[in-house]
Amino acid sequence: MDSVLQNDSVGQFKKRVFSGVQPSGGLTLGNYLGAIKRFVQMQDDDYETIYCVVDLHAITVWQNPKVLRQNTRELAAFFIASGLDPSKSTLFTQSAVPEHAQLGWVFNCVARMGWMQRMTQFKDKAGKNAQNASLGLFGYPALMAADILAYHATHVPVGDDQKQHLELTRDIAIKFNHDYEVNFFPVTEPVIGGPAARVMSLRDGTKKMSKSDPSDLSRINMTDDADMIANKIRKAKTDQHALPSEPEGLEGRAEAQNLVSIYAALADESIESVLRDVGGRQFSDFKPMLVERATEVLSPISNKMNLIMKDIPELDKILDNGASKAKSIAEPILQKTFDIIGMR
Ligand code: AQP
Repeated sequence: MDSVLQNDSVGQFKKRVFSGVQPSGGLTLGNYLGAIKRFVQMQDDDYETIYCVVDLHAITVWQNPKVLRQNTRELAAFFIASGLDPSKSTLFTQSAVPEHAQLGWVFNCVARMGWMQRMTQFKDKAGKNAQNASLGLFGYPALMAADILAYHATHVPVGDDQKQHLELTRDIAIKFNHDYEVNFFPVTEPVIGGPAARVMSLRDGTKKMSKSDPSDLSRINMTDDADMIANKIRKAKTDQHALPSEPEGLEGRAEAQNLVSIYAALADESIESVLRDVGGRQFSDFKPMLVERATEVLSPISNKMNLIMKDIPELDKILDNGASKAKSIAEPILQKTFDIIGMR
């Protein structure tokens, strides 16, 4: 059993990646560039990779059951269409591995109210109506810690908006290890960075691009076709100045910064190298280049996703196999946790 428990006698943990995305519908270019594209890159590096459709997180806000089931499969299909290879990465749905919720409960008892009350995402999502938000939405970050630590994951690729939740995951691991005088849970490293760590709204460069923004023009959805992408980028807010030749010239120009960052992430280039090519050009020249890049990247993914969605039994088989693999890692870790905390 100890070999799957990761922590050897000197407290070193094997390099293991975990991350998840909610099947709350309408995946955006932000989700893809900030998270999923990087999941695929890490799969091809020297890591064991585990990726999850986090349906238990999705129900922290109301989900229509039929739509949730469809969104869950579409998101799994989207992962595969983006390059995630089920023979290299473990891919599964969170609710199929009950250890997440069980360890989540333990972490509810480790996390402090004061820590949870500082979470800005709860404040943003609950808004003015916090009294009416679900208890699950408030406790979400403790379940997220369980998602990660049930696998003793050492690295978590996420967008910049998840930074605070990952700090909480580290605090939970440290407090658990300290309280029970063990070196059992790793102190996970967030993997955040690159030009698309925070993709911003096309209508307001100071706001995150998000599935739940009321304006569809604020985001590129991964299922948008070439015409929709062209229309949204044409209407994207900009300023009247030409593009600079160096990154310093983007300071104070949130919308220009955003469009150049999106281009750089889509083209796998640095912002410096993009600006070397486009510095001095007007947005009227740059926007069509961005449309072309975005279409080039998104079209093959959505075509492949549609194909995968034609064979639901095969997709379900992939998810079932993934859940068995995930459970074989999480179950002994949960049992050891129960043992440490004194469950008989
Ligand atoms: N705009 C973004 N830029 C970079 N990364 C992003 N992510 C989300 N938006 C951006 C990253 O995508 C991963 C999955 O996110 P999630 O499904 O957990 O939901 P979220 O962070 O709540 O995403 P949304 O689109 O903003 O949904 P709503 O509108 O419901 O709040 C995470 O790694 C996240 O960082």
